Amino acid sequence: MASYMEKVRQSSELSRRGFVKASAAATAALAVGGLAGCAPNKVEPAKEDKAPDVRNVTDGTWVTAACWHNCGGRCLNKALVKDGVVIRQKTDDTHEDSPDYPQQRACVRGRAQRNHVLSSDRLKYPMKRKSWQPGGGENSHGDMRGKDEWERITWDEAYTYIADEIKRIKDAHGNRAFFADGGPVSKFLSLYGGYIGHWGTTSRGAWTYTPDVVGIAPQPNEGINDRLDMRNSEVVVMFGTNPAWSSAGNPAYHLLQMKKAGAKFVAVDPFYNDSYALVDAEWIPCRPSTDMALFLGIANAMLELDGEKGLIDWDYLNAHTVGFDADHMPEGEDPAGNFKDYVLGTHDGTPKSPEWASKICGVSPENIRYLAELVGKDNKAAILMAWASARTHNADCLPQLVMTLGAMGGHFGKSGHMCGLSCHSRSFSGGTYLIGAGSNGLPSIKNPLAATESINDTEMWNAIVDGKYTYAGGSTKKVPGEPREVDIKLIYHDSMNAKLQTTDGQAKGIEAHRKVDLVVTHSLFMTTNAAYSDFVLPIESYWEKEGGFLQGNREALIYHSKVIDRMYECLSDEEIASEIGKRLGLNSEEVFPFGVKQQLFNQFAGAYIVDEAGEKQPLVTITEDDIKEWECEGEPQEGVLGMKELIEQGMYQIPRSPDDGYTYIAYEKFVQDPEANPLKTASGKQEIYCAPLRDAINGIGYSKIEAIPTYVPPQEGVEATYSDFEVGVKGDYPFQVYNPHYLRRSHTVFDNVQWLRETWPNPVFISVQDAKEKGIEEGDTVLLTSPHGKCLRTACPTQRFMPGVIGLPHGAWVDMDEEKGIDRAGSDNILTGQIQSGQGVSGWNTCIGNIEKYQEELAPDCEQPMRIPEAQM
Ligand SMILES: Nc1nc2c(c(=O)[nH]1)N[C@H]1C(S)=C(S)[C@@H](COP(=O)(O)OP(=O)(O)OC[C@H]3O[C@@H](n4cnc5c(=O)[nH]c(N)nc54)[C@H](O)[C@@H]3O)O[C@H]1N2
Ligand SMILES: Nc1nc2c(c(=O)[nH]1)N[C@H]1C(S)=C(S)[C@@H](COP(=O)(O)OP(=O)(O)OC[C@H]3O[C@@H](n4cnc5c(=O)[nH]c(N)nc54)[C@H](O)[C@@H]3O)O[C@H]1N2
Ligand SMILES: [Mo]
Repeated sequence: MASYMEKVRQSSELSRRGFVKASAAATAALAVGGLAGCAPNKVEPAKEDKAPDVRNVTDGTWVTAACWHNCGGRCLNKALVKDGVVIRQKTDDTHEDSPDYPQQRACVRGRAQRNHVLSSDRLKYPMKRKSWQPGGGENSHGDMRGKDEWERITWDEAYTYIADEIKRIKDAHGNRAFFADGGPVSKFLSLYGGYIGHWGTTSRGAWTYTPDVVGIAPQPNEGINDRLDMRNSEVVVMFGTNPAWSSAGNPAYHLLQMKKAGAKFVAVDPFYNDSYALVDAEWIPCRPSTDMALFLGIANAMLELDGEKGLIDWDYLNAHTVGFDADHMPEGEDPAGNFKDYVLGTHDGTPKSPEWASKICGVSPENIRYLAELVGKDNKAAILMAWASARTHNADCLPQLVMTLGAMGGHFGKSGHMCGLSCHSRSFSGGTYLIGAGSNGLPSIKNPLAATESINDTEMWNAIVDGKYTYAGGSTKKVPGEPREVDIKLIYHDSMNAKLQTTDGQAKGIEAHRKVDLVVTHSLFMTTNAAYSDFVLPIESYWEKEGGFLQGNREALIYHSKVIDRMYECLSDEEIASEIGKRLGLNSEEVFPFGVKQQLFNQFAGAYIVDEAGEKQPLVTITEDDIKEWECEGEPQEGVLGMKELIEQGMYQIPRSPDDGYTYIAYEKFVQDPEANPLKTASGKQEIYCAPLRDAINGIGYSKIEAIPTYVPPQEGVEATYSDFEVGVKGDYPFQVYNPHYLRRSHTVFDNVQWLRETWPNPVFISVQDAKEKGIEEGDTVLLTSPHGKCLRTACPTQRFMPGVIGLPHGAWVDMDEEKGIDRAGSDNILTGQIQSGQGVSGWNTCIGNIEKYQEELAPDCEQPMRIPEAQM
């Protein structure tokens, strides 16, 4: 089979250089405005021969191409393929665009996908780290991980080395020495006796465990009204949400429709982001990780102003909640423990007044009172936030406090009113799914160790380095924390995540990777996981797979097809896993009883669409001929569109209009009749006082909470930026550092794409005022220091960040200068630590640091060499 590059060379339309240049020109035109980074790009456009104009090539085939990353968007991406070569990309043009029935248009990253999949740093062959030898201990030369050279090996060598070492580790240390990510190889480790996995709160922070227990929806789709109803809101208060950057696809467009319908917008955030600019929101800057204090201040102001302005919906509180005041406490609890008395300071002598809150969160008392009025009961208010403010420490009660505020204003279950999450795929559009794919039908494989072993993400690197951890029962099953000894010998990265890059406490993570006997990574590129491994196994991209379903919002389902042939020696995660499984003496049919085509077919057969009466119907019509053609087992069925049609269109989207039957009002039934439609909580009501939450979280032992939401300063919160908070004397780490999710990437994905590196330079954001005080100017190299690590970036002073706060974009691939112990890439997690709190929250947005001008110049990322080891040449 001709290689992809041979096909490009043979192509009549394109020379290799022309191909790359044509694509680059197309992307440059897509660069959009907004605050990407003010440092101007120093890159000169290449002055080479003119790229061939491929815009007139029409005789290829448009194939729906996957964009499969975790950005929250699921957009329609098509690739024009001719003679096996991708000529160009386009996005959704399957129907006319309108606000009610919008196209599913791709973003800049999605449209650069071909420069990702076809990038020159794609891994081609399996590799072994040179100084690694089997046998464990010193043989593995673990200290060389991240520094060593690589050698190309055959697949057979890779499988044999890895399987033999897994057997040796099991014989010598048992299954508790395996630590794995939960992908296909982990399934075989499960059959082989099990492995220790990990659990954590990742995206959702404190919205992981708390919501169901207290009575607020854990997901945006359940918690806010449908996008068409959102146009009925009059006041939109956004406590940290940025769809323009971190909700790919249409959410920012839906936000704009609210603006066009006449709503007023107020943004409470340390950063005046592009979403706020889009709707000309008023900005009330607030410090990261302090929303608990701010919300308590607002609650206090609502009580203070209620007599005069009638802000509180007492009927709602009385009928739908428990614990607000002494008269509505759950049975058997001390009435003095109620929320209202805490807020007023009746028993502890500290009213949580706007003045009290202001000192912590940085919002002026006047603005806190202003916010209290805005969220009062007579305003048709949408109170919205993303998960970001709960990816913080000691925020376990934040969802409960958000719920309390919403309940005080009665903003549940009514048109135009809502209070809750707006983020990720379901930003600015609530409502349960109207369409979806079926299950692939593969059996689930139980990990025999899962019931008794699992390490929280905020402890896992410590656990590997120090040999102990706290067992707390996995992600939602909170059990009394129990100390355990552990001695991990294998780290296996077999799933779609970038753990060593994306987990808190990266410096400790590197230490952990250097300690064990064996590290294996499946990867498309030399990512951080791969760089610190012993074996790196190249995998196929989604463009090389048979096909698959992808979904983001509730209205559209995408089916993507194979775009190009498999590149180089790449294999799928599943094939690699089966081969290793076989060498461990396991039966791969237990994990994969049927092939990829049958798995896909099952998803077609099980795909559903909800009709306007709310009933699920089959989506896809399947004929006898389809079944024959696919060589699958199944039954014919009648649906809304045929298999071939769906494959060719690449998407089915439900047409919407304001008076259709799909409008969703969150909590509607509960609000109308709470007795007949109780919530999942112990009382069936919203629990402003929640003993089950307190008992579960305190049982773990990481930190303590009360049954009502109270403010507890986090370990590395704003207070820790002072040596004396009361007096106001700043300490060694005088800034709060947090991580906006950034346009260049979807987390770590796309960080290596040169077009995107040119478009979004990945600076560090700092307020103009702080920059002036520190003598830092735009484009200066700066050194960021935290108690856990150091990194370099180029400074972008901006009026859009509040003083005292530094914004370090999330997801850059660490690039350690080993001598200096400084990361050059601006890796966010090199600054964070392994810190435990509450329900085991990864509190990335709670971090302190310092920033100083640094004398050496830092070349722009797009001029840094790509990571291509010689063994891949
Ligand atoms: N400091 C800090 N850390 C954070 C955050 C933060 O805000 N600040 N945010 C957190 C959040 S919200 C999240 S969700 C996490 C995300 O953390 P991750 O899920 O770890 O991040 P991704 O970059 O999405 O990782 C996807 C990885 O899978 C690889 N990949 C792609 N396709 C395949 C495939 O088919 N097979 C295999 N095996 N691999 C594949 C990609 O190359 C990439 O390395 O990060 C968290 N970490
Ligand atoms: N381009 C891009 N898009 C992404 C991702 C990505 O990496 N890149 N990641 C995806 C994933 S998995 C997730 S979970 C989502 C995350 O998306 P979000 O949870 O929305 O996270 P951010 O985009 O970091 O922050 C949203 C807003 O909250 C503000 N904020 C941060 N901390 C606080 C705080 O403590 N209080 C207040 N009031 N505001 C705060 C930020 O300044 C920002 O304006 O994004 C998804 N979309
Ligand atoms: Mo996330």
